[in-house]
Amino acid sequence: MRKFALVLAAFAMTAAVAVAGEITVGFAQLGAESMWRTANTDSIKGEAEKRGINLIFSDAQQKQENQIRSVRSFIAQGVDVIGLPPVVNSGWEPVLREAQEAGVPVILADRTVDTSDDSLYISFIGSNFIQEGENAGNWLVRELKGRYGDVSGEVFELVGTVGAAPAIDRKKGFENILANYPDLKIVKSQSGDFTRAKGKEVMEAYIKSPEWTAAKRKIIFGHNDDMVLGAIQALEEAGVNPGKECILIGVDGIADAFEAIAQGKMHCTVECNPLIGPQFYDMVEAIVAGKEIPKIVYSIEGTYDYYCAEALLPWRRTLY
Ligand code: GYE
Repeated sequence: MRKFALVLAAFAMTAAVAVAGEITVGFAQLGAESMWRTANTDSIKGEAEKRGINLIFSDAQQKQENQIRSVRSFIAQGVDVIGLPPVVNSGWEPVLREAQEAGVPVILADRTVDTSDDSLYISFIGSNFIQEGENAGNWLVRELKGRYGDVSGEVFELVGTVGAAPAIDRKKGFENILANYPDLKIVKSQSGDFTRAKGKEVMEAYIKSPEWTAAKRKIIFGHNDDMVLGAIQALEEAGVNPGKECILIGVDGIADAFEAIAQGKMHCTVECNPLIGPQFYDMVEAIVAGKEIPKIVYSIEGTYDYYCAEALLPWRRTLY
């Protein structure tokens, strides 16, 4: 058994390095926590196949130590480029330095790291998470003005993974907008780890809190759609009509969110594009060809609400 595994490992390594002219990429995916992530994985895998790029893919199950182990193994296998969506934004300097010393370029795909030395990675491809938080805040302000003629309410926030760039920055962006409206306040804020199951759990606790009972205009802002969809389940199970008694905003733009909006159970989703495979491999090919690489490449994103979700749902289902 052990011998068999060793043979397999040796074969995988040969396949990774020996084909002349072929580009090998190691991608240390962070997990499979959301529909966004599943779409992102499909995009990274599908585009590699399309281009004949040799992809070594691993899934860290949302654990930083697993991601670090994968990066080390990619360095040892001598891949051309490493793709890394860091699960949290701190603690990366040692392993990024190892990659740099071994001459293996790292592209931060989707999430950023917190480091003062930005020579440790080649580039970041992904979203402007602060902008996404601001998009959510701006939509909410417009909605409140339109519905009630004033901007006030109590926000119950479902935070993403603690220490993850999209959680930190979406909160920051949202709060940037709220800062202008003293009567619009975050009254509860807890992590649901970007999953539907935890989003539901946190919402169940919120419903039992005194802040919930006291709230006049109940607003739920989730750092991703999956947590909001979990919250909708919790609300319905508690006999609360989500669409009528609350305002619910998510981020990502997954088709299930479009569907919930079309059904009148959710109100808005801010797009975060997971389909970055083509941009990612354009950059990989440019690196291998020795071209100059921009330090940041942002994806272009929109905001979708109940005016358009129903009409756009069939199109969205073809995407993610
Ligand atoms: O919004 C969330 C996922 O890093 C941008 O991770 C990504 C986020 C995305 O779990 O659904």
